[in-house]
Amino acid sequence: MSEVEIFSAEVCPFAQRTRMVLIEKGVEFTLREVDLAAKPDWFIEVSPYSKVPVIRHRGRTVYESAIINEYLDEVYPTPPMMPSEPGARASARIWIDFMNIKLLPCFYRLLMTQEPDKQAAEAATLKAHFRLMEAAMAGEGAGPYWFGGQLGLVDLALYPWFERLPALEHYRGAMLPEDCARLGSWFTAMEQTESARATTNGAEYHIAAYVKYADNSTDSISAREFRASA
Ligand SMILES: N[C@@H](CCC(=O)N[C@@H](CS)C(=O)NCC(=O)O)C(=O)O
Repeated sequence: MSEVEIFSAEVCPFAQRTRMVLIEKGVEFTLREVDLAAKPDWFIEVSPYSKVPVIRHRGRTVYESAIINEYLDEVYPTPPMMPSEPGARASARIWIDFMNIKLLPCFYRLLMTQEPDKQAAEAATLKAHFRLMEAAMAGEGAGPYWFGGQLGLVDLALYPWFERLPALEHYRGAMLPEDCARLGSWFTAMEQTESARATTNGAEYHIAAYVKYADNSTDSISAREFRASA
């Protein structure tokens, strides 16, 4: 068996984050696919929060994708995926935290809320989040990734939800604002990475996976309204 065992679900963007780190670092891993709709009894022994991803490595269990990814970066330091300078490293953690506590909750609220007024409010908030990230990226070094030329944990923390944006557009009309060109180029570069190519599922897959949350989508705001809002 490989040194790293990852408990994952193909549909899960958080688990995708971690699979991408393992692939980019060239770490061999044993993939344990968990059926989240029918979790096996042993899963609660493995996953204290009953969620994926979880990794087992050298007898230790690590969970929470952002924490796992930093752990992997420390135990497999090549290539490094966090900046070496403490200020830039703090900035990386701030943006990963921003994604976890601001961007992703907004993404899911927009997907799940059925009321058009609330959808419009969440769509406007999502746009504002994108613009904040666009401005932050523009301040970083030259190159397509968050910190310029070197692919890192901030990029891998964000990519899975950009891959799923077509589903948000399909159900809620939400898309990347046209003035976020830097993020647009970032996504184009990200799609070419080995880990994205190995883990990506197409738009149709995500649209089908999210139907259970989006349901009632006939009431949703249109793409035109989304572009005009905020
Ligand atoms: N904060 C966690 C979120 C992980 C998460 O929500 N995973 C979902 C699948 S995408 C899960 O395992 N859900 C199962 C459940 O909540 O019962 C992380 O970053 O790893």
